[in-house]
Amino acid sequence: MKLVFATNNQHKLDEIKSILGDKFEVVSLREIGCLEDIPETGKTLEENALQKAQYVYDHFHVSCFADDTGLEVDALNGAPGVYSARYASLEHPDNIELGHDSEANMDRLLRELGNNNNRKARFRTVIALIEKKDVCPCGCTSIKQVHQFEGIVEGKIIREKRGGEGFGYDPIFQPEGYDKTFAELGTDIKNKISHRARATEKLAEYLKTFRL
Ligand code: ITT
Repeated sequence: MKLVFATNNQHKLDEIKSILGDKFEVVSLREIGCLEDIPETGKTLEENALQKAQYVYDHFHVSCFADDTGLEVDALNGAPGVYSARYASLEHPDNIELGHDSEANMDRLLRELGNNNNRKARFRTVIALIEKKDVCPCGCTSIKQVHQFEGIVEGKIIREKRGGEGFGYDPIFQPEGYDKTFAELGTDIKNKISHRARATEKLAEYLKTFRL
């Protein structure tokens, strides 16, 4: 079963491939010749995930899925949330270099939290799947079906960065039940318990029953 994963983030691609194993063939944007930066202008993770998948569906007419992920910190009223990728650059809109700068994003988060003792946070992933269903066996007409799957992992923000694996906010996020950050636990453990793993397991469960 072949599915395009609409992401420009190589770490996400590697994680999803490793979580799904060889049950499905996950194809990257580069492999289908999509080299554009897909717009993400939604106000929720749900909207952004769907926007990314819809972009690929509209341009390439294939079954595809996208994930949008946010880190929600209770003491910051759920920030950075849907703005996780651009958290540092929102403070300095003139500095485009800061977009997707994980170090700058983590620095801002640690600064905003300061000495606050409420460090509770969660990663939330929403996967949007757009299935192309051929109505005519020759493929001349088709309809699409849209599905969304959510995965959450609860945890806390520690006071300084620890660990060298993973990506994004992993060095400052410690999942519940562990005394190490995702960046210290490494990808094998992260891929068993993470937000992305939980959403991806639901996707895989759904896909098992269908032929794309
Ligand atoms: P695509 O939109 O191309 O998929 P992206 O990196 O922009 O890639 P998101 O918008 O979903 O992905 O990510 C929002 C931010 O959250 C971004 O800064 C990531 O580094 C961070 N992030 C996403 N998943 C993460 C994870 O599993 N661990 C740590 N940080 C993560």
